[in-house]
Amino acid sequence: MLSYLCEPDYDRNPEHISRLRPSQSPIAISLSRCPTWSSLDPLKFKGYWDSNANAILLNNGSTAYFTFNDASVRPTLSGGPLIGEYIFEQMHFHWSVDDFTGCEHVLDGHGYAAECHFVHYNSKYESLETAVGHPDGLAVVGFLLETVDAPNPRFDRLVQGLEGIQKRESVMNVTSESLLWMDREDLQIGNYVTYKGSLTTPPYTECVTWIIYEKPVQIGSEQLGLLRQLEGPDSQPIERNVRPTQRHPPGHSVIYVK
Ligand code: BO1
Ligand code: ZN
Repeated sequence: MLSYLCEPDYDRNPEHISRLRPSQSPIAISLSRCPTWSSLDPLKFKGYWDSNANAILLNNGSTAYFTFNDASVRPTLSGGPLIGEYIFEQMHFHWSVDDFTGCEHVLDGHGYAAECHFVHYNSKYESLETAVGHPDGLAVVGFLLETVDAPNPRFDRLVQGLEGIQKRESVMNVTSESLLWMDREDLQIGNYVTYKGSLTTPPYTECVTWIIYEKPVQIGSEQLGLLRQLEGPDSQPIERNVRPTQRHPPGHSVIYVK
């Protein structure tokens, strides 16, 4: 079971978070039982949706995968629980057959239709592959996706890409504007939970500082439906690409940043 730390004020810093014990990911989190920290630096997102850069959206047979074409276009993430700068590598989605079991992380027992991961690696390592071998190697920002009746206009750019990658191994040219939907008022401030965890697919390495926003992004049911229709290896729709929640190891903790 999760042990909930009550740390004194002077410990509210990234150095402390970097020393937390890792767990396997994803996990179920009870927000009211997390220590709440409000004095962390803001999270700084640089050059994501406003870089005007070309990117691709790929159906790789297990997810829809977004990455910039030009290796010199590298949005960066810093601040919050992070020490140093993390370089954006790729963004991808997890989903399932219904609107409640498509998320990987579960906050206060709440299931959602999908979860989106922005994968970054520590700029002190040469590449994502190298960074995976280190406990401070990756930072993954997760957004929970909730379905509503009305489509989200800010999600349309990405939807145009999704419409073109229904077949396995198909690729669409998109731009940084496909990320417009991630911009929101509370992006730099919170409210998010952060903990030390792992990749949620093989090799499940414990190399990730997770940052999961509490408030879901709302997208239309039809927009979400485009993910569920993506073809997997057997030419059937990819029904489910979610890892079940994992047990918290003894002494593991999650910080709620407000
Ligand atoms: S996730 O964000 O925890 N779902 C996640 C899971 C697996 C990876 C990344 C994020 N895996 C990495 C592999 C690398 C590979 C890279 C491709 O994906 O460990 O070897 O190059 O982006
Ligand atoms: Zn993921």
